[in-house]
Amino acid sequence: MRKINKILVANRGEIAIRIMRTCREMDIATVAVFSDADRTSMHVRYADEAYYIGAAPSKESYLKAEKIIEVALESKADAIHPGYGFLSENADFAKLCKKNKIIFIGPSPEVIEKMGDKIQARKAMISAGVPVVPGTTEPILDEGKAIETIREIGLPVMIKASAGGGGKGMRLVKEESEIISSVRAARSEALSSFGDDAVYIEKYVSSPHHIEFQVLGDSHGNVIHLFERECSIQRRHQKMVEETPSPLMTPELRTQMGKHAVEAAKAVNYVGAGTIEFLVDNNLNYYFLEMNTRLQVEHPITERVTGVDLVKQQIIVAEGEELSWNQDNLKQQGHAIECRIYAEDSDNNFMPSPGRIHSITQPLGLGVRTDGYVYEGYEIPIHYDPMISKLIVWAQNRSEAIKRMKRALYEYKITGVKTSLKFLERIMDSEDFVEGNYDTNFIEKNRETLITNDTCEMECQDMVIIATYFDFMNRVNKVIPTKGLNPAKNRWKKYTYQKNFDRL
Ligand code: MV4
Repeated sequence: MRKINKILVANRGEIAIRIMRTCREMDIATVAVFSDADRTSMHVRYADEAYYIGAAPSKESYLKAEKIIEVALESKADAIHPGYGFLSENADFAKLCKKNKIIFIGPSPEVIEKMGDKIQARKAMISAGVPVVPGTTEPILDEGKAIETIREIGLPVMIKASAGGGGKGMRLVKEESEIISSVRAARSEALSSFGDDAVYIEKYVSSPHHIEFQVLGDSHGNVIHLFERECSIQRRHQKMVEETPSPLMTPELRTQMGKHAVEAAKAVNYVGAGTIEFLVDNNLNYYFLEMNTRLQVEHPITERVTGVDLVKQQIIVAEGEELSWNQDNLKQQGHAIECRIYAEDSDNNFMPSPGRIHSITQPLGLGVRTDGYVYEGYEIPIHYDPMISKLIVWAQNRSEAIKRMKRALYEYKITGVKTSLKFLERIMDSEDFVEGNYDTNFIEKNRETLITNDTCEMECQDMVIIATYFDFMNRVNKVIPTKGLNPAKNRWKKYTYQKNFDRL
């Protein structure tokens, strides 16, 4: 047992603030670290103390393990919370914390390492009795032998890098003639991307659902699951919308998958918050895919339906305490949806759109939560993730939650940079989404309705002036004159306003 009085948050943006909010509620002091690009960032303002750690590129700041340890020692922080991304799944960093007697808020270095190695993870899951995708459990070293192996598994298959994950270093093989060249290419890609050429083979699951289970473990051997999150709405392995419960789920399937998620975590003596990712096919067969050994971006929807503060539980178990919850007192209440708001041009190949936030009005009201970090006048750096905010809504059931999300998206106004807000509104309007009839092909399948191509009639510069002038009106009425700035001479047209204003 070791009480944590001060936490260094080795991250930035919305997640750094999210973590510090819980610290404040727990009377734990907070230390921020920041790069050149983050001198004016919100997480720096929020923290009790803040330390400069280097230049804007992540490699020179947020990934500098030694520098962050040095700050933790200097500021006398008891623990480091790594958030997600950056050093969160870096076993060497977790080791370095240990060596310096700083608590790493996350699982042990050994568990991070094991789960980071997808071949080892598959083996661990097989021995724990958790279903995995049919495939290999040893690295493919001989391309010739791969043909035989794949004949046994049956085409199509996926070749994946053992050190990869999240879609990096994957290859789909449909025909026998492609096997040798694909394995060779996958291995060299794995070597250059991860410094490890180990690859494995899995049977290809077509049009799967991506459903993950949140788990929590403590150092007393307790492991619980906090139900599922449906994360199938993604583009290029970037999630856009998550919800819980999953529309695909049945109570029986939930119980079964939940049991397997707990067994998966127990098999590695998991301590902390983690996620068991499953692929679920159209016949509701499910397979372990990988385990994430960190807090995830989409954790708030789980918090909303269970009432559990996941960051608080992470901190408690890092102190050596028991979890405050057990499986029997956890309930999945109502329905939660999260939309990720990216600074991007969703209609133009999702191009990142960094720049200065000219204005921002965030939704409020019943059942709405926003986890963000940008403010008016803030310049979004080009160096980091383009996600600027997460919008989470809760309602008693799915259809009410969709209506609430649409209301919240209606209220959300950001000018100065392009955002995915309109794209998200179109998702909420799409028939397939409303019916809960979607899988990982959703965005590709609904391309036509989700992406629009009409061009902006007005110069963006003019629009900024108009937007400023009619700021109040925009927020209240969503009307703007068609031309010029004189309302007396012009008719107020909602459509024209929307069409042009969206282009800002
Ligand atoms: C698969 C698959 C089909 N079959 N594995 C993509 C991210 C990485 N975590 C694993 N991924 C996939 N693995 C087998 N054997 C399809 C995907 C996949 C996917 C998975 C989850 C969410 C979105 C996806 C989009 C494309 C492919």
